[in-house]
Amino acid sequence: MTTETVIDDALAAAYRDKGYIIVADIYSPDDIREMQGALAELVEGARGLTDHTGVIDLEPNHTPDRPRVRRIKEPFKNHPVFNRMARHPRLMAVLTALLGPAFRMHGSKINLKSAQYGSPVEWHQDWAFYPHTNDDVLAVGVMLDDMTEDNGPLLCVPGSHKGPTYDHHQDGRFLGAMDPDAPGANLDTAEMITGRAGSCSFHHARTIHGSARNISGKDRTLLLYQVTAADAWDIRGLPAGSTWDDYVASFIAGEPVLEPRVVPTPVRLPYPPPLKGGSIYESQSLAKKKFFGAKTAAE
Ligand SMILES: O=C(O)CCC(=O)C(=O)O
Repeated sequence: MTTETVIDDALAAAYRDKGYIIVADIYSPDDIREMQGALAELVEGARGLTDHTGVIDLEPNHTPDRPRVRRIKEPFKNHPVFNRMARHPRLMAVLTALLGPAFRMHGSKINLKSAQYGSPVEWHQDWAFYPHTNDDVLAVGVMLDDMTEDNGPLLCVPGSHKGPTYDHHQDGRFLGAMDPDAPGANLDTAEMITGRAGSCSFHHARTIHGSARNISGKDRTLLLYQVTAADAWDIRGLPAGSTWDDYVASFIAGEPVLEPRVVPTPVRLPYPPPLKGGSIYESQSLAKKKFFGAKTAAE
């Protein structure tokens, strides 16, 4: 484990206060090039596809001969580069400062949000998807491209991680999106998370966040690592179909803890499951109220 100090006490305190921070230059330009190369290999798998797979989620305007990928699922498990980059000493140093000495990868994904058509993500709290026994749970957003004001940056609502967990259901089923008019959500106070490629955002699992469609001419690729303290257990248990060995392999620092730390938080469960599953984009596509707008003509 590294002893390098990457964030100072003030930045760690800002994370606890606001529910998110940005840390510049966690990854070097060489690291970013390596991850872009690994991503290109994964995206190549979309050529010829007519439907989503367990690894690739397609944009609505994808065609087999003009592949358009919206998301790569579980890059930590599906490509060695993304597994290794999760253990980068500078990232580990920040995670240690925010979560303590032992933590694991709960899940990972890459949202491609390509220039001109990359899909929006409606407002939500990750906590509504995967509540744990305590809320030392966060998502790292690794900027594989510059994330700017105009290419659909992540938007986070300050202080929302200390508030309620909002209802993410519609007509009695989990939708994966909140009502954008929910009282007290203060979406108008949301801040843009921007930075150059190699920078990372860290947002608490209870922080309200979302992002608009990318209508700019620049791609906005964001790799998300969902990381939990070792003693925070997903209250749904081990993921369906996974084994104890899979659980052990998900640790990037320290060892599994069989006595979960239990801290009361506002918890809701993502059941019954969404009518459309596979990714947040699919489940949210059924939302009757969309904050980030309807589909474009291209879709
Ligand atoms: O890619 C984004 O802007 C939002 C990511 C997110 O919140 C998610 O995929 O759950």
